[in-house]
Amino acid sequence: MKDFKAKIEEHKERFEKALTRAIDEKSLQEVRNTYMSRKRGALKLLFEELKTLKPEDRAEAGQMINKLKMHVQKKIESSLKKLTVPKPLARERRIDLTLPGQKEYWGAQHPVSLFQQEMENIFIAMGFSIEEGPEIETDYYNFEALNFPPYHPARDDWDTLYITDDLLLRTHTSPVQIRAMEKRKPPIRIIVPGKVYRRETPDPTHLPMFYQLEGLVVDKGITFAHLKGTLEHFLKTLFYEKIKIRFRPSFFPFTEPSAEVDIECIVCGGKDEECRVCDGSGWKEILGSGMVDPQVLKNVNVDPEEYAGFAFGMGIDRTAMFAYQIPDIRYFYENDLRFTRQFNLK
Ligand code: FA5
Repeated sequence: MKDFKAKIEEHKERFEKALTRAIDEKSLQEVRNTYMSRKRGALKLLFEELKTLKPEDRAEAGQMINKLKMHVQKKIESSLKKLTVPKPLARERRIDLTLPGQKEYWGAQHPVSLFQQEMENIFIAMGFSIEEGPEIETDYYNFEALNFPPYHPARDDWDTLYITDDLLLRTHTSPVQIRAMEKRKPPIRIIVPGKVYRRETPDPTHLPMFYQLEGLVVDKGITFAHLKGTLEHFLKTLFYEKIKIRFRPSFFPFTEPSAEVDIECIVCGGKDEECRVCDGSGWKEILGSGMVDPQVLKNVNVDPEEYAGFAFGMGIDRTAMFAYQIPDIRYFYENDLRFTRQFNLK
């Protein structure tokens, strides 16, 4: 029995030494096998040796082997657990300082908004103030008060999107002329930037939703010369001093006389017969204008004998495409960041 006790102690010491040498999972499994293997493990052999002991010693010897077995099991398990503790410099968490940095993009204003502000600033410098109006309008403000009688063929020029018989998406910013004149008496000098809607098929110069900037001046002694001078100053400031501008007689039910204003085609300079923007004419219309029709003044109780006015309405996106020399107005709304980012270079 004494010898058996010594043998157990010897096994324990050898196990401790083997354990300190086992530094990875593989070597720990080897130590475990040496002691626990069901075929030829040290513990199995010790259990077999029990038969050779005196019967009265076997119980105590069995307890000693079980104690050693528990000790071996516990120690190996805790050593295995220690191996799975986080590796301090895992490969994926290492920082490679030679890689290019990750650039964060900040939101920015849309090119059409930037251009709208540029237009507004020129008018503000001339003493205009900014006015707004609803995008859903009544037939009265969009048409009737502006001298379009019901069923008048002039309505056909504005491909209208109706919501009900009386409500529609405004086709131009001109209804705000009426709203402004109803609210206050002349002198009036306002601009009205905003969205308008028409049932149109998109093409390089047309959109079904686009922006207009309306202008209205009503005062004593206003003439066509004021209209011409204001628009010329505006266009020369917006584009360049020597830009070619053309006033072309036209018709609008709410202005008399009326004129459309064209600028030289900045995209082709009038040199490309197949230009998709000006169709080879060298000119592109950017606004409609005229002297406020006396009947419109009467509709809002302003005396046309005492007051006169001029008005104009221009496409913001249409004008922006010329200023930026963009050959297709649709690029503004395709949300291609390669396009829109070019306008925010600050
Ligand atoms: C009007 O809308 C009138 N209300 C303008 C006006 C105001 C005349 C005040 C007289 C007095 P017109 O339909 O021509 O007119 O449109 C004015 C401008 O809006 C055009 O010159 C053009 O620059 C722009 N525009 C018109 N249709 C489109 C479209 N589908 N897509 C983009 N821009 C357009």
